[in-house]
Amino acid sequence: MMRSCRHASRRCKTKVYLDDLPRTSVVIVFHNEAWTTLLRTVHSVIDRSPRHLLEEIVLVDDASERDFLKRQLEQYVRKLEVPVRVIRMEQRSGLIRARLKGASISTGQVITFLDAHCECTTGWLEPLLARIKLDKKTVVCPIIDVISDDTFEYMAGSDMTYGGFNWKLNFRWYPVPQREMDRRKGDRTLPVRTPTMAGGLFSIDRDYFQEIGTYDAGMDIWGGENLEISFRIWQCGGTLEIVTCSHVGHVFRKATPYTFPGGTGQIINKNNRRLAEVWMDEFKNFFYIISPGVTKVDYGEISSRTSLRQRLQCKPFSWYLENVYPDSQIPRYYYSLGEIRNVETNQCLDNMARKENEKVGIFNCHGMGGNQVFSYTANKEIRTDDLCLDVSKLNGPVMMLKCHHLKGNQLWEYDPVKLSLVHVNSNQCLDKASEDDSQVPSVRDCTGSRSQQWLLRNVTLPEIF
Ligand code: LR7
Ligand code: MN
Repeated sequence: MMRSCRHASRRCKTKVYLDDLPRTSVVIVFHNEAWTTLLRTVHSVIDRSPRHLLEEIVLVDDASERDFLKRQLEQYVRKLEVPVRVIRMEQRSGLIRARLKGASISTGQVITFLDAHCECTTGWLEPLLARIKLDKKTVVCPIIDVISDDTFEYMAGSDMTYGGFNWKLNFRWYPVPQREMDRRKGDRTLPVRTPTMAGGLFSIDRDYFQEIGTYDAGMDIWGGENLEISFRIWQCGGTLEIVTCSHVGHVFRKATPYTFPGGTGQIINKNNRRLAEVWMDEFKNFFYIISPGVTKVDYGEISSRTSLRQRLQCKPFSWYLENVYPDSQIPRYYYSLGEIRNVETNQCLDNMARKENEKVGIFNCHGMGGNQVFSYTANKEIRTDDLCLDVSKLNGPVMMLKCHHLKGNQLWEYDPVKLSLVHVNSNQCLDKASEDDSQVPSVRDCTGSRSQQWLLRNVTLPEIF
């Protein structure tokens, strides 16, 4: 199971790091974690970190309900050769406030957060600390290797994906774009600038963590904090990187071993609203319009976070989209965000809750956003979230594929006078549903008929909510 090196790149092994790197505290929060995975995390930190770089390990118990995580755990860690402190939240607080507590009592110059079911690999720590020594405003993540929750098989993570997010504000991995390969002159051992972090595994300078406002303590249990800190780092003058020479494994679980008091959806929506309201400016509309109902969720008081943003003179979200994440799923510039309605039939394009690689649908317009929200972007894509309308054959079908930003089969020319949507590669027009399938639109030779006319409506939020 444990091999000494799993680095994708052999050249990482030949890198030399200074001895006088800043020391780190490792903060691990947990709620009802299994004994073996928690201890595997602790032992791998101790075994695979140079002793002089490891200040301590801080375990924060977020009010677990398992006996073995109480006295038994304290007695076990007392015997370890590195100081391991166990502290308890008085009540279930969620991972965000638990991490804040752990950070506040830790003492290392760097704080490294890990989930409670990780395995650090040999050499994981030095490349992270070296980046922070170079620039304390750099926040660094390892490549996250995948540990199977069925078999505990260990699989190397890719250095060719980086962190992004979709309109629903879910964290997602997307391919590292060419501009980032070019910036590094093709050297894959150099850190990748990533728009977002997954959230669980990263190192940050203690003073810088304070300076940029730690976490939003108004966020509960789970979710949203990873994008929040990512946007904040970038918009407020820092840098977020994936250090490709550092690998840490993480057990990806199909189900959580814990509850979300108050309901999973409520909590995540609340956290995401705080994130959107504070950091995303007008682009929060992409989130709201695709998630009808979310604006009914109360997000509490955010004035301390908005004043933080002012105090730090953080840049607008449009700057982030333009400079950090030009390949974002939320377009920086767009012509419309709303329904796309057929003039003859009065029906609307609808993703029918279908997924990637399926046909886009067409359905009676409901004006409620959600599945009928499309954006015609300045890049001339028709997209719904991270999927783009794509045609690869004459006469269709019109598929929804991951947007690739390469124009090609995803390039559409809208004529606001003729109201036509021309698929450029095939030089055919988007048309109403064909006779043989009333559920999906077609592409046909352009005739100018009313069935090939489309209204791109810019829905404003008060119309929906
Ligand atoms: O109420 C809670 N209290 C806790 O202490 C809920 C959770 N936790 C602990 C939990 O025991 C664990 O150690 O918090 C840690 C993270 O919870 P997970 O492991 O259930 O989260 P996850 O791995 O499913 O989710 C990812 O997104 C989260 C959003 O809030 C956090 O940022 C997680 O740290 C993050 N995990 C990773 O980034 C690992 C790689 C996953 C990917 C991609
Ligand atoms: Mn996890």
